[in-house]
Amino acid sequence: MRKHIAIAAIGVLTLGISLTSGSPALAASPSVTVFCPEGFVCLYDNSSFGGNEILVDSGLSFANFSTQQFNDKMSSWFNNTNRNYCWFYDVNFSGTKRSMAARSDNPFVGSLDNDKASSLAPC
Ligand SMILES: [Ca+2]
Repeated sequence: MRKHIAIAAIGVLTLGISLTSGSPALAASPSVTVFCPEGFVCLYDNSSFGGNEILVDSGLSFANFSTQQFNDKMSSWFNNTNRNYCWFYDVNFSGTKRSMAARSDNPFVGSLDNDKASSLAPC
C-alpha cells in the first residue's frame, strides 16, 4: 500500500511526523497526477512520483531517511517550495550532493543517483 509520511513543523527542534495510509482518492488517481502539496518537498520511492512518499515542510531538513524506512530508496522528487533544496548520498547532509531547485521536479533522478538519497536540507 502506498504510504505518505509528512514531516511538518510542529516544534522548534522536533520534527513532527505523521503516518497515513494511502487514501482511496489517491489510489484511484491516474499516475500522471502528482500529489505534492504547496509548500512541501516530496520524495518518492519510485520514478514518476510513484510509490511511498515523504513530505517535508518547507524550511525543514531531514537528516536520516532510515528513520522512516526510506534510506536509499528515492527515485523521483518534487520541490513545491520557494527554496532550493539539496539531497545527499549520506546521512547528516554529507557525501555526494544533488540540487533540487525551487519549484522544480525530477521524475527520475537517473540510474547513477537512483536509490542513493539518505538526507535532505535547504541549500
Ligand atoms: Ca526507488
